[in-house]
Amino acid sequence: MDSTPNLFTRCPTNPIITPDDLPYPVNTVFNPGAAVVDGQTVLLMRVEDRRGISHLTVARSPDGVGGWVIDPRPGLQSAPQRHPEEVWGIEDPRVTWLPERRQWAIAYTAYSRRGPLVSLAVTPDFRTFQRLGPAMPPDDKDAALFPRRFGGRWVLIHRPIPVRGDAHIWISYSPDLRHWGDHTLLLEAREGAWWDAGKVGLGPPPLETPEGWLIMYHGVHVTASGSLYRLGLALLDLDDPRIVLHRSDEWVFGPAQPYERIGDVVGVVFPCGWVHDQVSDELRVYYGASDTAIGLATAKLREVLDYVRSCPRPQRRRASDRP
Ligand code: BMA
Repeated sequence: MDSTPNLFTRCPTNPIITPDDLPYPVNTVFNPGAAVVDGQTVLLMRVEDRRGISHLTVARSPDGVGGWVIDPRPGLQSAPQRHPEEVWGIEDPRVTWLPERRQWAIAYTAYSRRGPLVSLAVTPDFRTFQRLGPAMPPDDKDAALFPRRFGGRWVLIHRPIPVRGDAHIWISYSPDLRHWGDHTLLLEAREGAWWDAGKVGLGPPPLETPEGWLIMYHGVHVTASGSLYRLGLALLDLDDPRIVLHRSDEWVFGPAQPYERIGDVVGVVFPCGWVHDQVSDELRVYYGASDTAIGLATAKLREVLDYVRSCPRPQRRRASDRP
């Protein structure tokens, strides 16, 4: 159940997009990236076809809530001949506007024979796409770029799975979006009975606010009947995003409605995109619901920031926990 029920409100017309809305036969539609392009809300949706392979398809809406017009064919689909790392599809796009390049960057999961990895692509308009290629080797996913450079370098948040230990969120740096280094542990999965024990991963791309970079992340709780995916918040330092200023102890959103509890994967809310309306201060979070449909939850950004700033500063890591 939701523990902070008043922060985010579900859209009354949820789920806002279901597999039946696609103009061609699909299995499921979920985990969309989001952007505002020429006043329209654009969702870059993960669509799983009826083989089990995912591609990305564009939906557009004038208000980000209804009236969705969905492209008649995939916008970006795996091309295993030229990109063998995409042999089993492409998934879970996170979209970031890069003012310096005047392009949207898409960090997505390429499902390779060796496991999921992080790939990058760019687009000026969500009509044509250009691949930049893999950024991180497998297993790695849940990645997004910051919109600008820090000290001349691009910054990527991502979630590698180590051979030993839990799956934590990392941050890495690149001069050219191709060569990545200075890998640093950013946000750790907690331990034991915690809601985010064992596995955490970034949700939508970091959102710049006057108080810091707002992060929403998923935490996985493994139960006898499967994994529960719930959402928490953190705030990163504006100038040095390796510094976590605050992190919510409680989850702020979790599977509660039937469409979040019943589907191909039960008990999952999984956002990959959000949009902030400067005029109304509304933060719109687009999420996959039980890996089957797309839900929308909204909040006032002001209230979200007030909440996250009331959350504890994470404890200093023990020296032995450092990578
Ligand atoms: C994660 C990703 C997501 C998916 C979630 C729940 O590992 O694969 O695409 O929504 O699991 O199945």
